[in-house]
Amino acid sequence: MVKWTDKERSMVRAVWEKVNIDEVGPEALARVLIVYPWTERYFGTFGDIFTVTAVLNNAKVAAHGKVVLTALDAAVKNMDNIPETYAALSRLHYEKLQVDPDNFRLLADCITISIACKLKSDLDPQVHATWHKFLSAVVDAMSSQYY
Ligand code: HNI
Repeated sequence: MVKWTDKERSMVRAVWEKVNIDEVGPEALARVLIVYPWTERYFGTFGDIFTVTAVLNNAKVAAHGKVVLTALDAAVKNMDNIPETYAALSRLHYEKLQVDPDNFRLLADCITISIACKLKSDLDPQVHATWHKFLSAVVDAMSSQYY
């Protein structure tokens, strides 16, 4: 189980309070699809996501980005039990969606980059390190039900 100091908890909360889910969610998911185009294969029902312009203008990508970011709220609120929080979601991604778990880290990195673009110097190296520790716990939890 990941341990958190009080300082780390407040840093994670402080970052999260500054995140606009409606902006960062769509941007981060679009970034994954553009930077790592093989991730398109999981979104066969999303229509045209085959060019940069198409990804950036796709309403389903935007909506799903918000869904994914909204799911992070549960981890912020349950920092002491992130694996349990994501157990069902991990099983869904393994059994039904069959998402290669390597992609979780790629998405996590894109989320951090999108947040960094907004927060600029507020995401200083120390805050970044703690935020990274938090998202790594999410990535591990999302991978926890893969066998
Ligand atoms: Ni993910 C559905 C959360 C990473 C592909 N995903 C969801 C849902 C949530 C979610 C919440 C909605 C579940 C439901 O309907 O019950 N996804 C997360 C989180 C992460 C993540 C928290 C990692 C931090 N998902 C990924 C990655 C991919 C991915 C990296 C592929 C590259 N997810 C999907 C797909 C769906 C999905 C595909 C179904 C979408 C749909 O609407 O059909």
